[in-house]
Amino acid sequence: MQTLKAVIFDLDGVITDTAEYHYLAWDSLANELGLPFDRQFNEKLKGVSRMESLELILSLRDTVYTDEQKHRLAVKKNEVYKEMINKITPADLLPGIENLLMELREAGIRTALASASKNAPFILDRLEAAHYLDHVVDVNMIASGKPDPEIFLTGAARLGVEPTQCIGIEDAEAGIQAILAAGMYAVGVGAPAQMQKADLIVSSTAELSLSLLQSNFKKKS
Ligand code: B16
Ligand code: MG
Repeated sequence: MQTLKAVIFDLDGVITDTAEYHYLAWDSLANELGLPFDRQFNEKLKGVSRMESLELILSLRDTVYTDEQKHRLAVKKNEVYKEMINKITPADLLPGIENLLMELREAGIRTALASASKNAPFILDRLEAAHYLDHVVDVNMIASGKPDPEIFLTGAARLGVEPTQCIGIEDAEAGIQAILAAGMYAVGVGAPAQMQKADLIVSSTAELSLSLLQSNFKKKS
């Protein structure tokens, strides 16, 4: 039987809800380009890197963009996004998350962040939550984004624990795939349709607690 040694968190949609800001920033860019972008399409972008998200949005039309144009568009989106996340405060931590992070710390269970966002360190600072995490994976050093397991495997390696001793928590389908491919126990937050393969699904972060995680983790191992 495995002992739970670490919990590896996604950021957007698990620790705080920056998804709305990503949506608004992409929507403003898509409007400028006259692209038919909407909330349904935005779902495909959750957990996906900035450049891959841009490629998906640009694929809504046949127009060909040079790498330099794409780079400028990604910078533009990020400038709009950064203005929004500047206003984040600790009150923007999702329900139950601070309590869970404190419970994990008290129990000696290690924690890491595995976010696809290059803005993650800034957001953690705004949330005043960086001190709760033992390690924040530097996404700039990750070659393959979610659903590839690399970011979760890197988190486990940095914490010095085996993937099978870890729980990963995600709100996006690509993220759940990444956790499972890493050989970890996958907890999905949100819409069950996207989460089908997760080991445990909660509808809100408010349901998360150390006892819930530990009892379900034990049942599987
Ligand atoms: P940035 P996560 C992801 O965060 C978001 O879900 C995704 O929508 C975004 O495109 C990606 O980060 C990159 O973010 O533009 O700030 O580098 O869910 O992996 O925490
Ligand atoms: Mg997410």
